Amino acid sequence: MFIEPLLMSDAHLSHIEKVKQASDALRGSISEGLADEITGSISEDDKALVKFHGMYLQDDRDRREERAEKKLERLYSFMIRLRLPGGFLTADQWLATQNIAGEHATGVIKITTRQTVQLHGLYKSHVKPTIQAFNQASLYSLATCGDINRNVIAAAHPRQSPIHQEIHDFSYKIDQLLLPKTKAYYEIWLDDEKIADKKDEEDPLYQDRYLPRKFKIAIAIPPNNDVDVFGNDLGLIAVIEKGKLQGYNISIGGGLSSTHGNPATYPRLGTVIGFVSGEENILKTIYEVVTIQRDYGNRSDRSLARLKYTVDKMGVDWFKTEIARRTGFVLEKERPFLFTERKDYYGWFQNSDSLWYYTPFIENGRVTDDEKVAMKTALYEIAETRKLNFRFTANQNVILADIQSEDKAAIEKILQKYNIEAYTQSISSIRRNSMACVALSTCPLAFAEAQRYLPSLLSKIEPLLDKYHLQQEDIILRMTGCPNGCARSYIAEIGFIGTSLGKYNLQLGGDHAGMRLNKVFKESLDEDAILQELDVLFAAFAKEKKAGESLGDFALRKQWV
Ligand code: SRM
Ligand code: SF4
Repeated sequence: MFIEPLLMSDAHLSHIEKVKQASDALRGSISEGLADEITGSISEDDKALVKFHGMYLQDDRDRREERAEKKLERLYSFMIRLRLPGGFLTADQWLATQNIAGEHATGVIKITTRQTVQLHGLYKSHVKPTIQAFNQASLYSLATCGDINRNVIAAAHPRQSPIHQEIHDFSYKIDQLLLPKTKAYYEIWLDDEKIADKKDEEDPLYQDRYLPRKFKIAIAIPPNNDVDVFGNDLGLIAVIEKGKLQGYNISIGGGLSSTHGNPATYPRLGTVIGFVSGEENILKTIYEVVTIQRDYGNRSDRSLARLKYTVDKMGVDWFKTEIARRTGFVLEKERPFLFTERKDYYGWFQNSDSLWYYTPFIENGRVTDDEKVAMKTALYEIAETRKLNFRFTANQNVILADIQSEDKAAIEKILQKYNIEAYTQSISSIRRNSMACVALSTCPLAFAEAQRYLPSLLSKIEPLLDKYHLQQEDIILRMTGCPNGCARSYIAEIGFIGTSLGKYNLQLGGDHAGMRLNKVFKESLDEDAILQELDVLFAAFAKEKKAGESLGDFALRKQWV
């Protein structure tokens, strides 16, 4: 049945909808705001618009009180995120990124849970030089945030399949298909001339209202679900038969966030709706899923605007029919697929083209030099050999990639010089499989710590696992400072979701492959309570688990949640 798209009167549109429409293709008053030296901030409306250019205005929350006492405005700075479909950088681009981080930001590169990098702490006067320096290295931040398709992620490790590159390249094609047409980014940041004819930036996909909310796409290659494909608005699951890519199973409506106290919001795993083959038809399907969300997504309440709510509101069957109506063909029945794992492959591996890959452990994606390891210095020196590429994973790691056999020794020598191999090997299973989001001090939405706290919490959890001889268990543990789920804590076997400073909901029962959401086990626990609960859980797990049973499956079977 055809249902007319919702034509909302202006009164029902959220404020951001009006900002987008009145923005002159995302220009707003960003240029004027940048020139204003009186404040480190920008106007409220421009804060929404700069997201589309790849930035967030933030402030240092650790320094709010001290600044308020001195009657100073908050210490504002920008976070910038790069657009890297499939998470790929050349060695020269890595060097440029490290140099830019040192010159204009805090010096720390943060590898995100979506295969890209962020720099934090850019003062207003540094933003334009940063984007210009990135541009020199052919790197862009356009459309990495905002109500638009974000960085397309793809199975990271080239050992995953002999046709990994073909599948990986598809992330670029999707990226290009869904880029906005506005020239505002080039005008504002790169001083391109103002376009004379507005027709040049007419955008049939995004029009002047863009999407109701962010939109995320991932490509997975079974059996490894390293991208957490079902946490995405749109997921593509590669179907490979006899060494050839047949096409993709399509999943829609994944999203991993909820809001404390708002029962209308919920995390949801994507629903597989069928199979599609042939590049043209695959791209058409992707495009039309996006247009359906554009036309039917909720534009009055942003907390209910993601595709998952549109899918549940309209129904999966309706959605499939509407895709067929728009593309002119019907999706085939889904093909069988099996995910058995969801992890990064640490250490050295060779792929089918005899190229070498090394994944070091980078705790929560923060590339820095600390008391444990000089990762930042080591990676810079490795990049200077220019004998590799850098591939990011969706688990906040980087793979030193595409290394010829004859170049391996040189890179290994640098890894050894900085003790990276021994350090990576020394990391416990649970820490290797853990992730924490940024949270404090930059994230304005954080209720609790995450990346600054998880390392020390893990140091207290590790002895508990040792106590019950569980140190070899591949337990997936994730922590977020709020229920937005940026480190995908809703699909961890042990998930921590911040409720207030020092307190977390403890969630249990997620599976190993990312096919099942976890559930709240205990609410708002402090550290002592967390450790007590885990002690009891690990004791029971050690005693009663079946052979090969994972902690998440055990927690569910034994009805802990
Ligand atoms: Fe996220 C908002 C960090 C992946 C769900 N996320 C934010 C902001 C921008 C806070 C804000 O709106 O002001 C955080 C910036 C913190 C900082 O200081 O850097 C932030 N999100 C991150 C990153 C950096 C976490 C990390 O430590 O790696 C990840 C960047 C990914 C990227 O490169 O694009 C990140 N965010 C995710 C994921 C995981 C994923 O996509 O696989 C999710 C859950 C999946 C999903 O989208 O459903 C996620 N972030 C959110 C949400 C909730 C969206 C919703 O549907 O309600 C918000 C809040 C919002 O959009 O209003 C949010
Ligand atoms: Fe911030 Fe919450 Fe995302 Fe963590 S989960 S980065 S606290 S929005």
